Amino acid sequence: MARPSRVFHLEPPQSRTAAKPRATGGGGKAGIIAGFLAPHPPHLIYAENPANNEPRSHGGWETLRWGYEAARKRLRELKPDVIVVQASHWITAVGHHVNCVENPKGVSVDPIFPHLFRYTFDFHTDVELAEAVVAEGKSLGLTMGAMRHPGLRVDYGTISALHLLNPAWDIPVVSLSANNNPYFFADADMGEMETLGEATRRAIEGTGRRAVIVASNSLSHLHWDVEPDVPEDMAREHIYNDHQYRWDMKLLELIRAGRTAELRRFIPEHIEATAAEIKTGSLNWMLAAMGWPEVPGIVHAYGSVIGTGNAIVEWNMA
Ligand code: 2X7
Ligand code: FE2
Repeated sequence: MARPSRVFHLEPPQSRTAAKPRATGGGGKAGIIAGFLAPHPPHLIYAENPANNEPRSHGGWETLRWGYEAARKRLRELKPDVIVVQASHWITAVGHHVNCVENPKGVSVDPIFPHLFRYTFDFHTDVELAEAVVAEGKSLGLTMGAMRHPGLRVDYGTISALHLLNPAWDIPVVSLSANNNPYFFADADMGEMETLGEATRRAIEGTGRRAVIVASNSLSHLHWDVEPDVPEDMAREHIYNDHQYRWDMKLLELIRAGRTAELRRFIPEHIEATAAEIKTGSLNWMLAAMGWPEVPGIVHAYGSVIGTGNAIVEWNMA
């Protein structure tokens, strides 16, 4: 019988088991207390050299990593009960799935960058909230799935975003899949993702949680297809071209000005112009869940990773 690949199939070390996190109990009213746009390039984890990731680097992409330091600090101040994340690399062909496994564990390997990202994960799900999202989604007419397979390897997008925001992994998680087939249709309809946002908000309020919600996406998404000999060679890192940069800046200007209604109309144009990864609907999901708030987004950082545009943004609902 063929042996499984040593590159992609790894067993997690048996000794590690995450302590079950308690709700951090920041007090205050239930609901969504903040939203973050939190891109997930695996390069940022590789550059940070955390103990859970196998490959080693000399660093790199510091401006984005320093932006994540600011976002981490904010997250600790907010003291949420749960982090709810929607990332673009857990693609489900039928329906929106919610991870309902109590203690997901394993090794997440990026299929494109297995030499940069081989991350041992072990975290806890807020199962009650996860199941509530499934139920609320169904009640709004969405096709929903409760994912209960304990062996599912959590995708690198979800793991990267969660590590970058909370490397201690001491806050429970709810993780949602991406089901709008964005990679096939450039003009993917965001309506379903916005309904999923509404379902997420209802579930959070119904279960009495104080939640931070996270849309994990890059902005402009054209990228290099040749890697330097040293992947973290910053002499080779810059935005793909001026056109991509300008469109990202137009989007960030609307965000920084809190012109959210305009932003909603602008997102499809931005996607069309830049092949933006937000075509997977994370940003629309998150802003819909927060009711498209007319408040300025705080941009903690903007920078490129293999040419793609990435912004770390916070919307504080307090
Ligand atoms: O998934 C990604 C991404 N969104 C951007 C840049 C590099 C790699 O992976
Ligand atoms: Fe991505």
